[in-house]
Amino acid sequence: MTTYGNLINGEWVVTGNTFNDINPSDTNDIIGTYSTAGEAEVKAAIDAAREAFKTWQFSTPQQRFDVLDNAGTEILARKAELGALLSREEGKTLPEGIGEVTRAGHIFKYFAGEALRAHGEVLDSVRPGVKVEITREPVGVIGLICPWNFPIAIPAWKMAPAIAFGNTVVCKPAELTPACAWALADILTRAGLPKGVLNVVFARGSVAGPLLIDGCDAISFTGSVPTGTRVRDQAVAKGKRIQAEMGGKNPVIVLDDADLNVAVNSVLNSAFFSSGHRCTASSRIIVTEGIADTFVAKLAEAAKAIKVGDSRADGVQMGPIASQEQLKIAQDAVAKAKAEGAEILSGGEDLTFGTPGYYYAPTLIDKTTPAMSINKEEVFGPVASIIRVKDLEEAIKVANDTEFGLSAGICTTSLKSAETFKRRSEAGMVMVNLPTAGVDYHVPFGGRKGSSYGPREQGAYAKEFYTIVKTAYTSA
Ligand code: UN1
Repeated sequence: MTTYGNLINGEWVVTGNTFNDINPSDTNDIIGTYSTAGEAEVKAAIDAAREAFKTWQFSTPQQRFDVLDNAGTEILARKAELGALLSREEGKTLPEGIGEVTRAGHIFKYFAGEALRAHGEVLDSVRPGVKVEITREPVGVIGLICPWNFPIAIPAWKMAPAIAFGNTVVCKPAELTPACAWALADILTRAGLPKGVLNVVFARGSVAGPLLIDGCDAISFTGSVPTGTRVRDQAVAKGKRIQAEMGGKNPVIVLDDADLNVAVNSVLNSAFFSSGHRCTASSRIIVTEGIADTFVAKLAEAAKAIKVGDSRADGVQMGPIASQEQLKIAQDAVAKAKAEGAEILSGGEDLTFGTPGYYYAPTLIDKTTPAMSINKEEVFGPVASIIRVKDLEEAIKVANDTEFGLSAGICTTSLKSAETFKRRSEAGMVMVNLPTAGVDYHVPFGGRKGSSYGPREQGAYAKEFYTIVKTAYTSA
């Protein structure tokens, strides 16, 4: 059986240690065996990226455009195959997997264009005869620490801008989802990238994290709050540039004047699709009294009707939970909510199908208060709770009463209420009559408070992290 290697300085490097990539829909299905990178390989990857930076930083925008455009073309051409691989290893449904691969392809195309659009500014100095130029230069070697829940889109939206602006990369994919990262690395080796510009190491976080923070010039992290906070603090202590995208406890407000179908569909999508494995998922559903009973009954009925099953099977709307560990977090959170007096309206139980997998029912919990742990701690699974409130004022207060601030939604037909919420929400992204999850790839992504740290990712704003500004004065 093939052992997939680590990409270091343009070579596939295999070590003595391996780990298996397992299908969460059927744990008997081993997708592939991957070579574990140790300290020596992570260091070699950083050295290779450092060496490659010497020339790559002076590459032409055309060179960088071509590489990213080629990668985007291959990803889009192979979206059905790569989408199936993603669905098999992460557990999101096949349409969701193909959708994510398509997004990754579009991200590469977008940043191909950004390589050409890296313009600066020219100003007259306040002194006579002096010209001032403001330009952006690459930062250096960027360490990317990626999560398992978007195993191709997140590496794509970190790698593509890093490369577009002339940086070199060491990427550490999540241990749960190596196959998509390996496929992406393989595609980039064929896209015309010089050796050492992109390195991918399948190392444990505890091994790679400190080495990357030490050896790279900047770190882009997406993952859990505890790990992200640790990485952030260590990076800041060493004076490194750091961007961290962490958790959410995203609220969605449903007002009395909401369109019932719009509200049910938005909440259903953002709470349960992709098995709730999105940092942008809605987990606190804040409903005003006049619509509460009707809305909650309809939502519970819709949650019960979601077809759960093998992620790649026809018509399945929600796949399994991605891992045993993640399943236990959902089970424990629901048990704790029950113990604190909440009422389970739908789900709250494991499901079984023909294959051993981590299946859990979409779970809706009623009669919760903002103080309960279910409304404080991120579950990162298909679990959402209902909080009933009096009016918009109380709804906004409850929505903002959290240590997180990634995404927040409101369902209303009142322009005034929508505008009030957009302005007063303490989240980085605000959605009106739309799911809190499922964002565009060409606009900034990020949150406030405990959810995010550092500059935004994606779109034109990505350059704030991946470039460093130079101010040049010339007297001719
Ligand atoms: C989305 O909702 O489309 O890890 C993207 C996450 C986020 C990405 C969400 N960084 O879930």
